[in-house]
Amino acid sequence: MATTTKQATAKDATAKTLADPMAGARAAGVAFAAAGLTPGEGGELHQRMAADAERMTTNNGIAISDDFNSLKAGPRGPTLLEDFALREKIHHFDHERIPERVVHARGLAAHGVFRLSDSLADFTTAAVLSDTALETPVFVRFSTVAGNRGSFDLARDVRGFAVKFYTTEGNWDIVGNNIPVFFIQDAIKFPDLVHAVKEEPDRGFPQAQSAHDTFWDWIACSPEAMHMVMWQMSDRTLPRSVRTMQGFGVHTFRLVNAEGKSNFVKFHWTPKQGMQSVIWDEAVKINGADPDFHRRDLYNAIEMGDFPQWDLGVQLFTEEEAASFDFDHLDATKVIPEEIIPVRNVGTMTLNRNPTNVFSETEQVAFCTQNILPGIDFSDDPLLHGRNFSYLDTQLSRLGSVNFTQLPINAPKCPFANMQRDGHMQHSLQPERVTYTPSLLAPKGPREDAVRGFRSFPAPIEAVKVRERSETFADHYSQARQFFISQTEPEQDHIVAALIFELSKVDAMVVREAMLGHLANIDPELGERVAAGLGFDDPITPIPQALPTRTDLPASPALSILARAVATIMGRKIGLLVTDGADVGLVGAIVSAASAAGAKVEVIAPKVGGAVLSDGSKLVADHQLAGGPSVLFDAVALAVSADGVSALLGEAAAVSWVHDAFAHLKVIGYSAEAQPLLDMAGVIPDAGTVALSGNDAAMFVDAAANGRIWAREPSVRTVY
Ligand code: HDE
Repeated sequence: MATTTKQATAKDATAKTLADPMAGARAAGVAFAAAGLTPGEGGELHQRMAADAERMTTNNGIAISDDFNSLKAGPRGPTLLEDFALREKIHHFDHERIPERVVHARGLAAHGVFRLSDSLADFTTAAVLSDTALETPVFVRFSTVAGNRGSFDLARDVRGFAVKFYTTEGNWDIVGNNIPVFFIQDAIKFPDLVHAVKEEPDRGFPQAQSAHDTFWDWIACSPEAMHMVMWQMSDRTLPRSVRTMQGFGVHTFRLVNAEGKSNFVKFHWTPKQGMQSVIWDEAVKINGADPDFHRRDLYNAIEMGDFPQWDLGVQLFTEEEAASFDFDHLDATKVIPEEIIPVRNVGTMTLNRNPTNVFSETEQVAFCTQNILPGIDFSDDPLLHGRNFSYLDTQLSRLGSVNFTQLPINAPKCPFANMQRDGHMQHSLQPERVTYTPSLLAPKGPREDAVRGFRSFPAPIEAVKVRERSETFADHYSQARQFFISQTEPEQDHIVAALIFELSKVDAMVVREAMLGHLANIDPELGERVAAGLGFDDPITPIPQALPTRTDLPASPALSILARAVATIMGRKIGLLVTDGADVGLVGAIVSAASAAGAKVEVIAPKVGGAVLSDGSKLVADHQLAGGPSVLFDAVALAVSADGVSALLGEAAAVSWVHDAFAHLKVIGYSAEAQPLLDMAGVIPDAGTVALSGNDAAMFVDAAANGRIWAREPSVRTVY
């Protein structure tokens, strides 16, 4: 009996659909739900919100009557193959994924603009670098390298920093990293490096980590990687935010001016937000607490109107200067110390808009190192040349068509025309009859432009074909040592700790021993410290070197994050732990001191609904205690009542909230009532523990702006 009623209702709805498809569809939805035909699917709720809804159709524009039930022979099936709406929906879903990038799969991106402030017209004809009146749209994708698309943001990893400039003369891509050197000198080694660092193929793990045998096996056999390894083991690979990291074009490029004169150039991006990294233990915990930490951070900053900015800097040098360097500027494992060639800042990039759709933009954007403009050219760096082949090639497997440049995110914003035709997914109607050159039939068809067109710099070449590495690429350790001695003490300690951690995950003793031999080549004390941390008691056997490590290279403070740290809390986050009964005056003072300094306060309470403060008002929380661990914040404050604290003493999440903040060297502000919790968490008073009454809130925020309390570190972690 019940079944008959349901069928009748559904039939009525179908009849209405035929007369007035939209009204019918809505009525059908309500009727279906009312009749219980879509149990648990929220059909009724769904339709309640549908007053002004757009009509749902197939991809061919045919209106859909019911998107909850497939077409069946009777309500209990079987399902009918003629249900084209079902087949289309599932078919499209089945093909939603495209191959992820072989490397740099996990990315986050934003739109923005680049403004030139200092014209380089003497050096290049490229308008984007010479016309200060232009505002050039950009799209920037940051990424981790090793992990798959679903990995976590705070892997210890190099970060990609790829910028696409949509210039008036075509797209220019600087496909860089947040580290100015690379692991290898020749492109032919890249697949091996990547195979070594990716998850081991016989077991499928570890994901997004270099701390495993195959990576260090390959490194131990590749002395050229040692400089990069020092950067990789440093805090550079644990950025607090993509907003607080530098970017580098890595390779030497050329700028060519109107007279055809060429200068060499290296590109640098320097964050106006200052540089900042997290501590390893913090990174490990952030990955659990918020695997999307970096993408959420950038997204939220842009949504709040706090637009991150980077200065674009250039290191310009002549052929003669290049010849005078004691390293080869074509070797991507070397930096040009800023003390030798200073960085000249010429413009600013501002990221001011989040992608509209992550798949269409962040995923489908196709960066290519070969995208350069008239007035910019390649150097002979062999790694760069390999890349110029690779990036075009990879787009075909990922995006599936030579027409990937027609996707909106990849298409130039200046006019473009040529005789390339057809191919998978051709979007342009291409009405022209003449699709070739030369021709008399189409006098308005695209023609070459000998004056404004791209011309390669006519660098003379006289050479013998060889498979050889230049002898000028042979010094693998001197700049590695220079990097190490340029770091502040805590930064050196972190490099040592990172090496101990990574090598402790390597089971093969032969690899561990070889790595100690390389580290001893870089700096004997570094080798000894890592050996001590590993409990390796035998003498270290240095690895034979092509050239001895130079010990006369001076420290370069520009290579350290902390030496260039900016004292600011602007754009950073303070975690404020409150309980019922917390002093309303203190809470207000913290919030206003923080906002005066440009910091954001997020409230953590035992219940996400909030806490009732001393005046009876309710402060709504951003996070429940377990969902807002202190690792997510740059500094923390506790505004708690005596009763509130008693309850927290039995709450492990509260104890570790405070303990972690202390162990991660954060500034901790606290109301007097918080003392029992601080004691339980092992907090020892120091310059970073600030007792708070209302007036001291500004003092706390000032202390927090100075960053971490490095002097505390030896008391919370073993330094080898
Ligand atoms: Fe890449 N690299 N790479 N790479 N790379 C790719 O291109 C490659 C290298 C870098 O956000 C791939 O579109 C080779 C150095 C970034 O979409 C691929 C060699 C530097 C990104 C590829 C290198 C980079 C990539 C994967 C050695 C720093 C992500 C998908 C010759 C200067 C860009 C793709 C984005 C991506 C090849 C070395 C940076 C496979 C063969 C050095 C930031 O084409």
